[in-house]
Amino acid sequence: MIKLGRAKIAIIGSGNIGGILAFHATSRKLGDIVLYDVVEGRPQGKSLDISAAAREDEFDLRIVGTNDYGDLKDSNIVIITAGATRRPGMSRDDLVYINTKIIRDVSEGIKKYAPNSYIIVVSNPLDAMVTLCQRYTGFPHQRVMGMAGVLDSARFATFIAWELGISVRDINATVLGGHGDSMVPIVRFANVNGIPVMELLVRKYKGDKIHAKKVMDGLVQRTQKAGGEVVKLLQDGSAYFSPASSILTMVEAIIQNQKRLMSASAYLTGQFGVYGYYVGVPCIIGAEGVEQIVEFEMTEEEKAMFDKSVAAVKNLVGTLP
Ligand code: A3D
Repeated sequence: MIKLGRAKIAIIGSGNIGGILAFHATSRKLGDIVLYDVVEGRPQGKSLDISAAAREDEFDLRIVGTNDYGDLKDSNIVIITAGATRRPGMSRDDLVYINTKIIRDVSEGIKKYAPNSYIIVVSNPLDAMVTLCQRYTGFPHQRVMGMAGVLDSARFATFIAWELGISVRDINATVLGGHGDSMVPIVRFANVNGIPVMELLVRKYKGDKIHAKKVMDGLVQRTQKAGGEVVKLLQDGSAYFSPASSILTMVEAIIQNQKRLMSASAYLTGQFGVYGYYVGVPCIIGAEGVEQIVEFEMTEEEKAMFDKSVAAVKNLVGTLP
């Protein structure tokens, strides 16, 4: 349990996600920030730049850029955004070899200098990298989790909002499973302040259920491939604004003990019929990390999709050192 007082948030990897995350974390006054990277000058430069935003954005926080893991000392939360990103045509799984080594180095640093911290892993392939981070640190499973489901759910909600012409703030959407192309948007749970999205789609298309289903299938597929869509457009990196916002949702839930229900990569010990793997599931996130995994009964179709997604995670985890 995190004690009251100013939180210390360490961000490992000061690239696109790390930098924007540090900036928003300070703007939201979440705590002191340590920005780490192996590249000399990058975390220091970004820290100096963000520090100069303090007066206009009205925050009195310390932000330190460093290449020394010693500066992580006493961090409450560590977010791992270190690692290579996809290029057009690559899958997240193609990053496993290079990012495995990075996660090993990073985990050793965290274990040594921030042994009581809560870790949110963001590096891809997500579920495999969370698995490795927990193994290398040896931290309790509830203190090591992965961010993917919040982002995938936000993407699903965004596409639904565009289709319906309704504010995204009123859309509830849930995406579960592994963070890959076989992730599982749960159509049955998608609603606009309680009103099922499917019902609204059928109304929009004047009772044509077949067309409404086709439209929803399109939204599901776009969600599953949304990361790749950004990679293809950017050409030289992957999404970073929306991942940073999604990470902050998790960081706030821990720091402020919000006990929010969100999709996160958590270690399963029999829930949904899965033993010993990190997969995206509904979790209660609070001051003790993943405080609870919330189970529900899946339909046959949902379970088949979920099992397929879990099988993909298992395959990849089977190749890890
Ligand atoms: P990028 O802008 O390239 O930044 C990565 C940073 O990691 C760079 O500054 C590197 O110098 C640094 N780095 C490399 N090796 C190490 C090391 N050993 N120790 C510390 N720092 C190191 O990438 P990004 O910020 O856009 O993305 C970071 C990671 O997040 C990638 O693996 C992405 O695939 C992943 N990502 C995940 C999601 C999810 O939803 C899970 C979304 C978007 C990106």
